[in-house]
Amino acid sequence: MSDTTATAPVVDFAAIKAGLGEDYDNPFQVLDENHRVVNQEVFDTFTDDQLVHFMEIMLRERILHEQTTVFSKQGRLGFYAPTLGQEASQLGSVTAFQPQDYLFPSYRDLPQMIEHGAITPAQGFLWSRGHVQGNRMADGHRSWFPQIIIGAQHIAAAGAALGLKKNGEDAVAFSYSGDGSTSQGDTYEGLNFAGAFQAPLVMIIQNNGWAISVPRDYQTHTRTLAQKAVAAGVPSVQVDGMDILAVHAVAKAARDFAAAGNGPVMIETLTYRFGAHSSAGDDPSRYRTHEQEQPWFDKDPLNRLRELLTEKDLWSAEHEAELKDAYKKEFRAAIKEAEAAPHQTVTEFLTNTFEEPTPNIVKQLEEAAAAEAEEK
Ligand SMILES: Cc1ncc(C[n+]2csc(CCOP(=O)(O)OP(=O)(O)O)c2C)c(N)n1
Ligand SMILES: [Mg+2]
Repeated sequence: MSDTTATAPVVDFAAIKAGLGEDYDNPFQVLDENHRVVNQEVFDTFTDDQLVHFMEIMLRERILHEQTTVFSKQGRLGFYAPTLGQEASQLGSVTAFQPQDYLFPSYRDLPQMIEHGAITPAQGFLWSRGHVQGNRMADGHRSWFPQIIIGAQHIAAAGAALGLKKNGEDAVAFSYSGDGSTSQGDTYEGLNFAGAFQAPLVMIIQNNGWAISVPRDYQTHTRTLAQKAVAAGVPSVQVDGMDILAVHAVAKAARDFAAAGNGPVMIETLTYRFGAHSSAGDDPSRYRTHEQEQPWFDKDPLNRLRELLTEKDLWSAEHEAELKDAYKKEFRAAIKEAEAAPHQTVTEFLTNTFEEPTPNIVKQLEEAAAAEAEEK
């Protein structure tokens, strides 16, 4: 008979469970919430010009957000995913990559596409309006379109990374998705594939706390999202996503590691979506309280850097006002440019669906071409 009174478990699952992910308890940080430098060594790697540049591009993204909110309300855009609050996470990371690196964005990552030189703001607006020209990347710039299918970009990115490795290029693929995507099979499959083939992929998980109305803690029981990479044999790190210096330093280290032939890396940025999920008009006050939001608003990445720069005499309210004005003008001109683009025809849309049209698309193309000829 077995001893049913034994006290020591064969395997102490409770202890293992309690310890899962404890290695990730200290997210990487350079500038804390009170704009104090907490990692002097890394801070000293940044020049004053770089610090100012970071502030300028985050301000540009914020104005892009404000203007797209206005344009959406005016009915001038289609689907658009707001970026307010995620500026440090998005721009700190994308600026760590090289022009030859391949970007795989999600629908929330238009700022990175613009910063990487793949599209202009006008093209971003065209993409939002469902126009094919929004997906026409600038010659020589490597980026995919903003992926709507949660997690799918990571599979494509892993394949591209393997291609870059096989071609012996000094380049990596880098992909973005949200916290919710880590509960999708595609995200894990992309990571696993890149791990298995030691492909140079840098996967950036922007943990903004929410998958539409589902909070991070309801999505998955894991203590951190970063630790999910461990199962694929991929090194990972958690970083303060409201600290642009920390995000940049970590992304650059990840890029260097992957480009040197060491295989993929996963980064979890701890950030927050300050407003609605999309321009379709969900109301965050229906699923979260102001008390939950406030601690995150207090971490605003622009405030943090602005305070530091002002103390160092590198930034002034006048300079900021001038820049805001210039950015507003830039985006108002861009929406006009998008509106002036020729209407997209059905044939144009169908021609861009497959490189080799399938038989049913050939048939639809004929029908659409006939209808368009009649309209003329
Ligand atoms: C495969 C798939 N399932 C569901 C959806 C619907 N959907 C659109 S956005 C979203 C939430 C994604 O949340 P997260 O990954 O955290 O990204 P975030 O929007 O916060 O940037 C969902 C479920 C989808 N687009 N694709
Ligand atoms: Mg999210």
